[in-house]
Amino acid sequence: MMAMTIGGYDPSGGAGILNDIKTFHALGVYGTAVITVLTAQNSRRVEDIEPVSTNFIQKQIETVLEDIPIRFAKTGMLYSSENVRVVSEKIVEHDLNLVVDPVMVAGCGSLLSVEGYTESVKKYLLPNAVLATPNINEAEMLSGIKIDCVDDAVAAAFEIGKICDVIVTGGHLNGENVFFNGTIKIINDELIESVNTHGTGCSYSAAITAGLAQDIDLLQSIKMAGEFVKESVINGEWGTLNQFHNPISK
Ligand code: PXL
Repeated sequence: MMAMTIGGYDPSGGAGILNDIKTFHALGVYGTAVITVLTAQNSRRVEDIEPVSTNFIQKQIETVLEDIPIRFAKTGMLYSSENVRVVSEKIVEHDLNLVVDPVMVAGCGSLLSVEGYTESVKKYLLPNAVLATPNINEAEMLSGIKIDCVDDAVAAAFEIGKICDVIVTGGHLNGENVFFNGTIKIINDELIESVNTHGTGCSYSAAITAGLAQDIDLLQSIKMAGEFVKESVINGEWGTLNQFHNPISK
């Protein structure tokens, strides 16, 4: 089985496409990775971002798909509206089953997207997705609804769910994930106290994609991904996530 991730490069290995590839590999899926931006970052801050040209992103996708028969993809940090539009076109052209992690802002607060990105994600990318996996902040941006409790997350999921199936991830809501695919389902993932969370969003969406690539249905893939990320946080030293956030906490 194989899958493609289209996203940014985090050289610390915690988030982005390195994390996605590790997650695919850990779950038995061969990963391919198209780079949209380079970043200079560690678990504490994003120092700089160097975008790859939209044309070159397109070339990477085309060239890989020319000889690898990929059916499943996920997107992460696409950064600009233009990238979102072109990646969406390629997804449609190649009929890929797409999981969208609508990365907008890093956990440390740094902006990972530019003006117009949110609107483009809603307009071009989500209509072509089988699932979107926004966290609370991203769900607020996509839905225009402020989320302070699970009921708010449900309202946001309804709103985003008008475009595609969605799971609003609940790391900031006591681990309660709100899944909407026509009806609402609350999926409880045990919330683990840890500072080692850099890359959990990437791992989650990559794990769902890996599940789908192995013919596991969407709900089971979501449950498996929750379990995978939990285990990664608990046992993750030298695993898929960045475990260097706070060395003195070990
Ligand atoms: O966790 C979101 C994310 C995704 N992709 C890249 C990132 C980050 C967060 O820092 O750097 C490349």
